[in-house]
Amino acid sequence: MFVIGERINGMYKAVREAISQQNSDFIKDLAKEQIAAGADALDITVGPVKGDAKEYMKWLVNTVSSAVDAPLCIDSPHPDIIEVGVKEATGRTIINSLKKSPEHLEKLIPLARDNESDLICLLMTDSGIPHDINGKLEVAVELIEAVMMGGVEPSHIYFDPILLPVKNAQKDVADTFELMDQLRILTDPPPNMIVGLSNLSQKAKYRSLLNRTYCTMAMSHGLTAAIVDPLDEKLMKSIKTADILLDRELYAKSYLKG
Ligand code: THG
Repeated sequence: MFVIGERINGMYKAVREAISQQNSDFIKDLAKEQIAAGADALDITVGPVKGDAKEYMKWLVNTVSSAVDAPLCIDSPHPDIIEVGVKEATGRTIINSLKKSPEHLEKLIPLARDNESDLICLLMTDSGIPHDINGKLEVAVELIEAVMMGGVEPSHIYFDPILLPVKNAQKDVADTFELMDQLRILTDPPPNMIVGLSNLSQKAKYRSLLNRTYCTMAMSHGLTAAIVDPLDEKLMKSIKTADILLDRELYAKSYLKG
């Protein structure tokens, strides 16, 4: 499983403050901690910070790159902010994210192609999230066509079914498993799939339990990546265990030793 650390996100109050005060030590520590905990890449998003979001994104990319050597997942709803982040980065990048809208397709597909970035494709359009599984599958087919026509390899594409808080959308959460089963047969080999795991447990009591239970279930439906809190030790152990049970982890001898 490809684990992307979620913590460098202006949604967190302490991160928001660190960004507006340009506190680079705070951000560097957060980057190092997540990598030490087992993250393979780091999500980076300015979030709702007052000021010039493009400048903040540049600063975040440079600050994180000076602390760790890991792929950066450049996260923004605005293609021009993503562009700034991807161009500033020196290593591998993941574009987070694209939806089916002309503005997104025009800007982000060439950006992904020219920088050999991975590309997270949200299963939604300008007019929002389709209500049912079939609507989302239609968007997936249209997106994969547009992205491949634009010269991006299918292996660089990650579908994101958009995980909602289970508190408000219990049925939608359960539907993601069936959706993943259907997405898996769209391409051969099956496409990469990703979720923002902590969305699931927002405003809920047993956050860690909800997150790790969903994650291992989704892995058995083909989830290949997730944006998670890597500092959640129980979650990271569950992911490692599921990788072994699904025979995705080769060197399991020391784990399985009696
Ligand atoms: N898909 C993709 N990218 C994404 C998401 C997704 N990026 C952002 C998000 N969703 C994933 N990252 C987070 C990060 C934090 C939280 C949820 C998702 C979170 N934060 C605490 C909360 O809201 O309760 C903040 C608490 C605090 O302020 O301290 O839950 O789905 N492609």
